[in-house]
This record gives sequence, structure tokens and C-alpha cells, in this order.
Amino acid sequence: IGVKPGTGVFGAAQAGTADSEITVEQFKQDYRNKVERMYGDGLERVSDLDKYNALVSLVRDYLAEPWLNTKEKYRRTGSKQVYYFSIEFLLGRLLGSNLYNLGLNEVCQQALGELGMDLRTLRQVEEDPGLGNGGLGRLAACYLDSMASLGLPGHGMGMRYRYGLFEQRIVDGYQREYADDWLMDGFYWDVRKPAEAVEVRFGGNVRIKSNGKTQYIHEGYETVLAVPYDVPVVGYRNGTINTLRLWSAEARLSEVVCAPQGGSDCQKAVEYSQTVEELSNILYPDDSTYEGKALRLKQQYFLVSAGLQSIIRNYRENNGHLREFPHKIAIHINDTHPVLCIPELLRILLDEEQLTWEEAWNITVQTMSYTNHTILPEALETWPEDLFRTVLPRIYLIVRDINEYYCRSLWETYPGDWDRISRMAIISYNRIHMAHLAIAGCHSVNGVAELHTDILKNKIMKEFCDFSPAKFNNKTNGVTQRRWVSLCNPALAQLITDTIGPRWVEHPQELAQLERHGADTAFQHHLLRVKLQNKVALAKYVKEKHGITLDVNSIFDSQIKRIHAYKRQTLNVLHIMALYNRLKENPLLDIEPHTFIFGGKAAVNYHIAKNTIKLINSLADLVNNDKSIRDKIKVVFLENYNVSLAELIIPATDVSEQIPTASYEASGTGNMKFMMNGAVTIGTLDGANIEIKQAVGEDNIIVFGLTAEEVLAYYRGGGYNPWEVYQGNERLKQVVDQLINGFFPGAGDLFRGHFDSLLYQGDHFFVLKDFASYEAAHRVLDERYKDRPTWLKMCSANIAHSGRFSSDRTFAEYATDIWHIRPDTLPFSASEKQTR
Ligand code: GLS
Repeated sequence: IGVKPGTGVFGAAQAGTADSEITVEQFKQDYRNKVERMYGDGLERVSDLDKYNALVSLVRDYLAEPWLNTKEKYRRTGSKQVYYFSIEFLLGRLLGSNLYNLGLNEVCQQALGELGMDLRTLRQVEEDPGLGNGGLGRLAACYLDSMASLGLPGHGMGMRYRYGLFEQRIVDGYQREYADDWLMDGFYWDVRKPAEAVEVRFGGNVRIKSNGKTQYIHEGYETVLAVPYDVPVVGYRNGTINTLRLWSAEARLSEVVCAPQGGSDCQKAVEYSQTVEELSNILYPDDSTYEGKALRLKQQYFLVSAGLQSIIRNYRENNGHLREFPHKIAIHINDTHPVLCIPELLRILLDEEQLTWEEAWNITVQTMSYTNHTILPEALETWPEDLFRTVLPRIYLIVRDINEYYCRSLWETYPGDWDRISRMAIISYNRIHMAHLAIAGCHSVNGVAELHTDILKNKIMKEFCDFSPAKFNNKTNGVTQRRWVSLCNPALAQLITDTIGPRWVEHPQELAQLERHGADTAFQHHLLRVKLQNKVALAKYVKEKHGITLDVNSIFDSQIKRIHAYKRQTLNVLHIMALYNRLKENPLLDIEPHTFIFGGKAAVNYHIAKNTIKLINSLADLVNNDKSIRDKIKVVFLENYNVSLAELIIPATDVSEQIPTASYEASGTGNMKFMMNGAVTIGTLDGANIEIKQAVGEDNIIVFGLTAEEVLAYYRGGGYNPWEVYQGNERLKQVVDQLINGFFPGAGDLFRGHFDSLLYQGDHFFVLKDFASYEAAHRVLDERYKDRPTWLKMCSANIAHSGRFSSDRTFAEYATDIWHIRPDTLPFSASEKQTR
């Protein structure tokens, strides 16, 4: 876009340096030199991995200057910096996105082509960084892209896990977990900064010294070295390169004196280093379940303490008194995992800066803001007081003081209301409630979709909202259109640009202009071709990887996300079983051919979710091998779902399955990615689905099922009776029975757990209750699909109205409403950005 053929505009001008262009010739020469210098060998003789590494190294050379310029500009202008603390950043591969954002994609493609290579092949060499689980981590990565692309001085603070979430393999239909050794071949995007390492302290005890002023002396602690690795975050062709700082735990062994001839001291030192490094070894394998392990608590403190120390060190070098801190620094806490930012900042201000409690508290609250990402009770973190005190003795004392301070202020508003105060306290019944700490210590608390925020305000956090209503606000999630359209669906991106021009990449609201082309035959024809091309690409992958042939003229219907009871993969399965039964009864049944695509990981200890994977695969075996249904339906479970696989599945999908039990899915972001790529949603009125419906209008989405209000009303009334529903619906009864009656050959009692949860355990997630309405919704969907022009109009409407689900929109809202970064304090003002 806007690139002259044969040249790449390297957007350094916006960061204040001279405009520089890299031609194809230059690129080729630089690349050859790079390979030779790195490997002492010619391009013809090195492996694909070497070629990939050399390319990354070259791109890093190219971005070094604007990175430096961006940092200098931030220092010079003194603009307020935002730090987004998150225990996960699910980045996806970076080569493609960095080239694209630098405006070097075409140049690189052409240069490599002329050297007899293919950029796509090299992009696939890259491992997906194992730094996140699911929605929460991927959202953080979208936000990094948007912050840089908006020219916002916003940086990420995260962990550099040695091993990611497991690699999933399907063996005999079951999920098997293998280590995700994503760093095995190195990670060439980050820069290790040992000189900026800091020490983080654990354990020991606190001595109180009082001579006029109380002092807290932390003694006998263990020190862990936190070493930062900086990853450049490239803005879209605006010269902004922000930083994602990832922390790694290391032991400082140089102080250990080994006994002569090796001996036990050295051995102990090595053992010690292993325990220290454990801290950043693993990414915890779930994002929506609380893991009450000491190591997790240590990990959280490690991130927070290292991150804050480095922010303050940097702040001191460039600024004045810490009283100004909230005007210069905003710290955002992504879910409760980094909530220890609050007591840690207090610790630094009190113990190291000697500020008074009032001063330190005010600075902290003004600096911190918090996003809640789930209302699942099992995800709300609490820590046993004893464990907390042992691991973090000084932080514990500070949390106790915060608790006292907060409870005192509650008492002033609700004198004598002990019950309420104990419900809202940060420490109660010997546990520390992290969400309560977050609400007390932040000036802003937001949910991630309107419904979710309403539930927070009126139910989960109602008492907190009554106490401080001004803190609560909504920021509906968004995703970056650069990765989720331009990069993963270049054919669609080209069609959009050909139709409405290129501005949508930076101004996604302009996608609305597509609305008037939705009924245009030529446009529809192109759209169909794009979809087909993407289906062919996915079918090729499925054939190569799984040996299954897909009918590219069938409806591609996808449910890709973590496997979780509330996300109701089981509902999808039961519906496919019913469709299969109908086809068996009447092989001439006139239905559109369907390909049902599943992907997702189940947490290692989540047995029923793991069994759901086996259930899907058992269904796939049955259906895909039954000649009598003449390929009218196919079911595939795609192994090891990750960002890269999503980039292949989403552009090829016609129908987006967003079917959680209403009230459970805080927002969802997959729903937005599918919509941007022209898939039609079949969904419940939950999370951001509701806003998607508002945006596209009810003709362009198929909704079904209980509303959140109805679900919550059932819970209040003690649930519902699934037997009634089961007895009253023949088709449903048949599929539920088939879970245990030998329908799945050789399954025996394998799916008894599913059967029991539906009938004997009250069907907590309303699968049976929503079944009939889900089935009816699918019939409507098939009818619409049969009328192809209407269908394509629906697809276009989805793309056209997806602009408001861009993370650019979300982050502009965070910036103005929460961090108070006004455009004139941005390094690149709004008017400056327009003229670029
Ligand atoms: C999650 C929610 O479950 C999703 O609905 C949401 O879209 C995402 C990002 O806000 O956060 N919370 C969580 O713990 N994992 C998620 O994916």
C-alpha cells in the first residue's frame, strides 16, 4: 500500500530521521552479505533455518535506527509512557508482521524471489513464540500492535518463558502433550540486556527498626536475577518502534566459590541455578483457571518487581521527583496476574523513596489501572495468607496496610456494616483476594465488552461499584486488522483496497464504505473467489497434515478456541450428530455439504475437556468414513491450534461458531477476527457477540439460545430440569443416548462423563436447553447460504462493520479515558499523523 513497485518505504521519517528507502537491489545485497557474515558460507549452502535467521537479523538491522529514534523522541518530549503488564503475550510469528509494518513486505518478497527463494517458506520456519495461552494473551499482542501503530508510547512487560504451553498431538483421537520447546533454535527478535538486569528478592524476614521513623529492613532473602530481553514492536509505517520487555530468571553464580576439583559447592551452585531458572521456565497451562501454586505467585512477583524497578530506574534518569510519576507513567494491569504492581510500587515509594503513606498511595492509585477478563469463579485469584507471607514478607506487610486503609475507608461509608466490609476486604478468612486489591489500588477498572462490564458492575463487583462507581468503565476488546486481515488474508486485503482504497489499514472505520458494494455482483464474485482460494489453501494443509480431503465447495464451519465446558464444543458435536442421523435416515436429504472444523487445546488436567477432543475425533472417524452419507458432512480436528493455524483457518471459514453459555464469555476475540474476514457468526447473545449483532444488524448474524439474564435467573432458581428437555425432543434424546449406547464403536463408557454432566449433574451449561434453538439457527443459516447473493451480502456486511472491533479503536479509548494521554501529548500528534 503506497509502496512504489521495487522499493520499500522505510518509515523512518516519522520518527524524525531522514526518509530512507530500501530498494530490491539493496535488499538483495544486504541479505547476501548478512548470510555470509553470519555463517561464513554462501546463500546456496545454508539451511532454511539459517536463511530465516539471517533475514530476521537483517530486518533487525533495518529497524535499529527507528527504534533508537523512537526512544530518543520519547526521552526528548517527555511524553507519558504506558506499560502494559501481562503474564502472557501470544505474539504469533513476527517476520511477516514486522516486514509488513515496516513497509518492506513487497521489497523482501521480490528480492528473495530474485534470489530463487520464497518469503512464505521462510515465514513458516519461525516457531510461534510460546508466550501465551489463548484470548487474554493474544489480546495483549494485538494491543502492542495498535499502540505502536497509533504512535502511542505504550510498551509491554512480560515473561520470557523457556517453554510455552504444550505442543498438542492427537494420538488415537486423544490429546497428548509434548514440551513446547519454542526457543530450541533461538529467538532472533529479542535483544538480551544483561546490563539492565535487576534483583528480585524472595523469602527471608522483615525487621522493623524504629528511631523516630519506622523502617522496614528485609533480611535473609534469596535473590533472583531478572534479565530483560527487549523485543521491538513495530508500528504500521509510522516510524514508531516500541518495546516489549520480557524477563528471564537467572542465578548469579559468579559469586559462588567452588571447592578445589569441583566438589559439592559447585554442584550445589548448579542445582541452585536450576531452581532459580524454574521461575521463568513454564507458562501456566490455562488462562481462565486459577492455579494456586507457589511458583505461580513467585512468577507474578518476579515480573512485577523486575518491571517496576526498570521503569523507575528509567524514570529517574529522565525525570524529576516521583510526585510527578502518574503524569509521566501509566501502568496497566492485564487481569489479576500482575496486581502485585500495586504493593510493589508502594514498597519502592515507601522504603526506597521515603515518601509518606498518603503520598505513596495517591501516586500508586493514580498510576495503576486494571482490566478484568473473566467472571469465572475458578479464575478469581486468591492466595493463602501464610504462603504469601513466607514468599513475600515485605509485600505482605504492605498488603496488610492497604487492607487496613481500604477497610477504614469502607467503614467511613458503611459504619458498622461488618458483613459488607469483610466481603470487600482484601484479606479475609486468611486469604488475599487479588481482584479486591486491584479494585482498591487502581483508578480505573474495566470489563472487556458491554455485557461483561454490566455483569461486573451489577453482580460480581456490585458492592465495589456502589462504593466507587467512577472507577468502573467498559472497553470492548478489539483485534488488529493488520495481522487479522492484511497479513493472513492478503487476497481479501487487496480486494478491499481495490474497492475503497488503502486507508482502512490505518482507519478501520472506513471499512464501512464496503457496505454499498455488498450487493454488487462483481464485488460478490471477487469475494467468493477470495474465499475459495483460502479454502483451497486450508484444504491443502489438511490433506498434507491429516490426510483428509475437504470439499472446498462445502460450508466451512469453524469452532477454534480453548476447549472448555462453557464454550460448549459439546453442543456443536451434538448438532453434528443430529445432522448425521438425519442423513442416515434419509441419504437424499437436501442439505448443503458441511465441513465442521475444530481446533483448540484442553488444559492438561481438565479431563472432561480432554475427553471432548476424543469425542470430536470419534465423531470425525465415524462420519468421514461413512460412504453412505456421500461426503455431505466432514469433521476435522486440527492438531496444535495456535496463532499461525488460526491465520490459515479464519480466512477460509464461512461460519463462525461463537456458542458459549450466555454470561460466561467475557468478550471473545475470535468472533471479531472471523467477522473481519467475512464469516457469518452463529452465536449466543454473550460477550462481544451482542455488539457484533448491533454493528451488523440482525439480518447479518444468526443468534440463538438463552440470554445472559435468563441463564442467571435459572441459576438463582437453582438450575433447570434437563430431563424434561431430553424427554421432550426425540432428536436430542437420540444423540444424548448415542454418547453411551455403542454408537461410537469401541467407545464403551468413554463419554459417560458427558452424558452424566448433561443429565445427572444438572447440565450446568445449558447444552440441552439451547439445543433446539441451535438446531433451528443452523437451519436458518443453511437457507441463507443457499441464496448465494444474500449470503455474500451478509459476508460483506460483516467486513464492513468490523471497523469498530479494531484494537486501534479500543486503544484510542484506553489512551484517552484511562491513561489520559491526550493527542497533543502524544509524540506524534493527530494532525502530524494525518499529514504523513
Ligand atoms: C479471556 C476471556 O475468556 C475472553 O472472553 C476474552 O475475549 C479474553 C480477552 O479479554 O480474555 N479471559 C481469560 O482468562 N482468557 C480469555 O481468553
